[in-house]
Amino acid sequence: MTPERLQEVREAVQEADGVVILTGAGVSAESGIPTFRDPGGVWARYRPEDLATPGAFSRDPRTVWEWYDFRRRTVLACTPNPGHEAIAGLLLQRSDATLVTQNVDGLHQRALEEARAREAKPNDEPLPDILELHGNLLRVRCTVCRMRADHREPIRTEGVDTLPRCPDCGALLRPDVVWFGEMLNSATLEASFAAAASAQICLVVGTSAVVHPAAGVPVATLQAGGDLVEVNPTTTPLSGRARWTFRAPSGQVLPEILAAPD
Ligand code: BV8
Ligand code: ZN
Repeated sequence: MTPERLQEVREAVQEADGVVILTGAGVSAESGIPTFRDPGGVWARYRPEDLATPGAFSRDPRTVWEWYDFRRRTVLACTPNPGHEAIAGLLLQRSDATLVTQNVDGLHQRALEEARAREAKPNDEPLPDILELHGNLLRVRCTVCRMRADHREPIRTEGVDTLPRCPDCGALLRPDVVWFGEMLNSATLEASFAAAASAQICLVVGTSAVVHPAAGVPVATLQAGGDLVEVNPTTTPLSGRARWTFRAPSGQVLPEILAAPD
């Protein structure tokens, strides 16, 4: 990460007409949240098929809720890191910047709210939308009706009968995340691909780029003639298509390349 390369990317981002950022679990690693596929990552102890699928939930909702409750408590005990903060600063600075995240930990939202609160002049404009491709751990939704709500309280997982129930229809509630084999929200997905296709630069940060359709978002930027910047200590299937790569943690790189123009 030479100073020249950093400056080159800083200028490219500042001059770009449209910037999209796709993040994965790696952007939250420095906040203490285990990733999915790194050695010791959260999947290392579990197989995705066992827990993050509709079949697992219908077979054993108690165990699935136990795992999600553990992840929710982990996330609530963590705080955004300088990588989240750098992205939040860019989103507040530029209306042509879009964040698409695979993460369900809500740390980008918290970083955005904290950045807004720190702004010198009071600003009551709505916060920029974050496109959460895979949902959010801190929301629940009903398995039967359309009820959906923020939910941060601990989940009582002693038995199936203590699991959370829908206040409207009494059915089991589930985490409001997208499981393997489930469709993503089509409006969120369309907005993500549209933003990528109209961006000159896509920053791909902290993702192993193996989960689809999320991993296709940066390809939309390439197909429209744009460039990729990859920020990841290890290589991914997208590395060979990146014009710039930074083999370093996002908490170090993002503040450098996204800092406000001098
Ligand atoms: C669907 C929510 C279709 C739940 C998640 C074969 C080929 C292609 C696709 C498939 C296939 N077989 C099956 C599929 C489809 C499947 C899929 O992609 N499977 C993969 C595994 C092959 N996709 C789906 O099922 C999707 N749905 O396709 O539906 C359909 C069609 C018709 C009808 C019905 C359905 C749904 C996918 C969503 C699954 N849900 N999460 C939960 O979290 O509990 S995915 C899960 O993986 C997380 O969301 C996570 O974000 C995501 C991706 O992982 P990453 O974020 O990339 O994390 P990972 O650990 O892998 O990588 C971390 C990276 O960070 C590493 O590269 C590391 O080097 C780096 N890093 C570490 N430290 C740092 C760092 N980087 C920077 N700084 C650091 N400090
Ligand atoms: Zn209901």
